[in-house]
Amino acid sequence: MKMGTGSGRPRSLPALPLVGSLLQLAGHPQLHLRLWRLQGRYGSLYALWMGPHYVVVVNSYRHAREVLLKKGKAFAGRPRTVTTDLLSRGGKDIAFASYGPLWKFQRKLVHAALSMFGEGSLALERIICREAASLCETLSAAQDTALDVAPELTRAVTNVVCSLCFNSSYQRGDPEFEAMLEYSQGIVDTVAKESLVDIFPWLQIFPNKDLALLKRCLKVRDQLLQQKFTEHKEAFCGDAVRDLMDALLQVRLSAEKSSPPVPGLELTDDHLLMTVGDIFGAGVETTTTVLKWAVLYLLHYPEVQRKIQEEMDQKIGLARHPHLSDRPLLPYLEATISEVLRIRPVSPLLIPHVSLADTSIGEYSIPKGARVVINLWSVHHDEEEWDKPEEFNPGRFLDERGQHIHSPSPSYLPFGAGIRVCLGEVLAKMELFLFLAWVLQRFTLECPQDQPLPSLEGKFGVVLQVQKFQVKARLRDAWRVTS
Ligand code: HEM
Ligand code: PLO
Repeated sequence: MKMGTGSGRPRSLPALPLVGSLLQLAGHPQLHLRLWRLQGRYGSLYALWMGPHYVVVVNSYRHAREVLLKKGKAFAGRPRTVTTDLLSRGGKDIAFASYGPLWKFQRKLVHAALSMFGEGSLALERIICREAASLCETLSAAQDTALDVAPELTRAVTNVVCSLCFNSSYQRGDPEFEAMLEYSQGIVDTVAKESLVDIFPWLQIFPNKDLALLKRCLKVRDQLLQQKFTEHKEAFCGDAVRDLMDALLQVRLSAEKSSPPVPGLELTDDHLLMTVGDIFGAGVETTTTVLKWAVLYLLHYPEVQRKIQEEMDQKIGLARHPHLSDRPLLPYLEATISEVLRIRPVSPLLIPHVSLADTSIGEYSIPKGARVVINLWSVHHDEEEWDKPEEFNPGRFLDERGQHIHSPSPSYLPFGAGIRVCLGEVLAKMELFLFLAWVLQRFTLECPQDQPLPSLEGKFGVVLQVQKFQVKARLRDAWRVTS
């Protein structure tokens, strides 16, 4: 591939030999915001060079749709990088694996297993409600004191995916859970954030603090995954499939029985482990992040919180807990969740895509092997599509009568779209709805009196992280009387 824009290519940021356009990106840790602002000078579709890699940045819905939906297959590749290769043992998972028959098979298996155990099953609703009840108990115990809710939200969400993946869960203070919290934070802090070592792999030969942290954290994660895997292999009898791990073992067993393995298409232990690792990791970090953003926005917008509670009081009351079947009854809560996912997209640049053949976006030609970054932040903050995009306004997702939720603009893709679309959308939405409904039915969340309102600025990474903050959960008056 030649440097420079070439005829028909998107306009490119200036690029120097070796470093490419990195000088324009250096000193801007919030990459999604930098790429959003560069539209002012280069237009909504432009290119840049991350060292030797040609990267096309898509900032509009029209082009995102073309990449993800219309030409989904042509753009279904993933780049290989040092950190994601470490995380996924060379792309043996789903999220960081490039397009191919094995990736397709793994996606299909997980999709089937998630449908079987989760989505649409009462069992999953029961598990989420069990965790919601436990979360409410913790909030009750800490009532009126300033509490860091992050670990509590994480434990609730972790126990749901843990039940789904391994048929197990954690109690408060469980050392294995504490270890998981620590390693997962270390991974989120170091993986897939366009760090220099991902751009110039030869930098690995030098001491690198982030890479050392990532390796240390992966060691702990691998031990945990391996232990669950061994336990499942030993207990597996083929008849009772208790969870995702069993489901994967069963599929492998029946594939082995029915025909000799096709070279290149075998699901090795590494493939099974990395697949479960993805679902576990994605299941925990994404949903927890959204819950934290939701709580943070409720602290900033008490009137939104009050409206959700009024809706709940009218439609559900206090005599029973919220159920999933209440979703159509609570459009304002649903709209609030949609607005949180818009204003602070969990995955602000999705996971980079790679073109698998020479192709095009709009009138521009895109060569095979280009990395394509969809800037979801730009798509969700496009002033042509959204009225005052920086304003938190759940009402924008409601129809005129406030009865039904709908998106006022198609420029909204919190879970991506097309063949690489998120695998956990249904599960995540179930959890977000139930956890928030349970908590807000009982508590009003407030900023502790002596503290300033926490910052709404995210921290760019593989997920858009929320800065640490504290909350005071006050039992609502009605509950003080009835309980
Ligand atoms: C991929 C968003 C929850 C599993 C993705 C992508 C996004 C996304 C934007 C990238 C799509 C692309 O690269 O084009 C979210 C959001 C969530 C969430 C906003 C929570 C609100 C979950 C959960 C799971 C999950 C709970 C697991 C059960 C995955 C997997 C992929 C993925 C496996 C990779 C798909 C592939 O590359 O083929 N998600 N996700 N996600 N998500 Fe989610
Ligand atoms: C989160 C930290 C875990 O320890 C490992 C892990 C696995 C899968 C990743 C996830 C992390 C971050 C969010 C990702 C997910 C796969 C799909 C999801 C990237 C790194 C999104 C939002 O795209």
